[in-house]
Formats: sequence, C-alpha cells, structure tokens
Amino acid sequence: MRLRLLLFSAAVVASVLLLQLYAAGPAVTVYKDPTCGCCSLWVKHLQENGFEVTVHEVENMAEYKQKYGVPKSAQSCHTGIVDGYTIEGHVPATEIHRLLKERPQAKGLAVPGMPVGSPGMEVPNVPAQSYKVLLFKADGTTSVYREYPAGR
Ligand SMILES: [Cu+2]
Repeated sequence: MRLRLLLFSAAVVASVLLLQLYAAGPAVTVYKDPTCGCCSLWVKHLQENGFEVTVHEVENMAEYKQKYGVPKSAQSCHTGIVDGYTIEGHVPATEIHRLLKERPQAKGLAVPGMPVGSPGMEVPNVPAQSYKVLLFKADGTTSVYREYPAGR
C-alpha cells in the first residue's frame, strides 16, 4: 500500500514538473512593419528568452504607437504589448522580465531609435553603442530604467 502511495506521489510530482517545463512564458503581441528585418530578429531574441510571441504585420505603425502611448521621443521600429505594458523597440528580454516582476506604475519600456548592439540590432564586427532603456508613463515622461554601456 505504501509503495502504491509512493508511486502515485512520484507520478504527481513528475506531471507537475512536466507541466512547468511546457508552460508558456509571458505572452507578447508584436506589431511590426512587414519589411522590418531587425524587428524579426528581436522577436527571435524574445522567443529564445521564454516569451510566447504573436506577430502582427501592419503597415500603419504610427497608429499603434499612438494607441499604445509611446512618447514621440521614445519611438523605434516595432511595438509590443505584454501584460498591459507597451514595449517599444529593441528592449532586452532581461528588462521585460524585470518589468513584469517589479510592475512599476508606468506605461512601458522603450529603447528609442535602433542602437547597434541592442537585441536584434547586432552587427558583426561593429562594437555596440551605449543605449538606455527608458521607462515611460502615460503622460509621456520618461526615466532611465537601465543603461547599457558601449563596446560589448
Ligand atoms: Cu529595429
């Protein structure tokens, strides 16, 4: 009897572990222009870091940036949505995980422009530029969430 119970418990533990293994990571919806190559590389970076990504190819990116509250000064190529937050441009997955853990009162994160060396913007034999990940609020104000140094 005891052995049966033990086997049963082991089976339960194994199924829970399996479920965790196959559980989907945070879901991100990405809007990008069909012609944007660096956007697709960023999507790949997210997938490699445990995100479940759904991509929508759209041609009116400006409308999406406005809809999801991206300040003019913080705009980049693609716009993503994760758990109510807006993710603009080549934001590293690490910072998105941090955002979802810390849950600050903000609209989202942005890496303005397309700095070389940010995820999806790596150029072989070209040193990375320094860049800032900005936290932006609904009123358009921004603050530095993390700064990445040049030359990595
Ligand atoms: Cu880009």
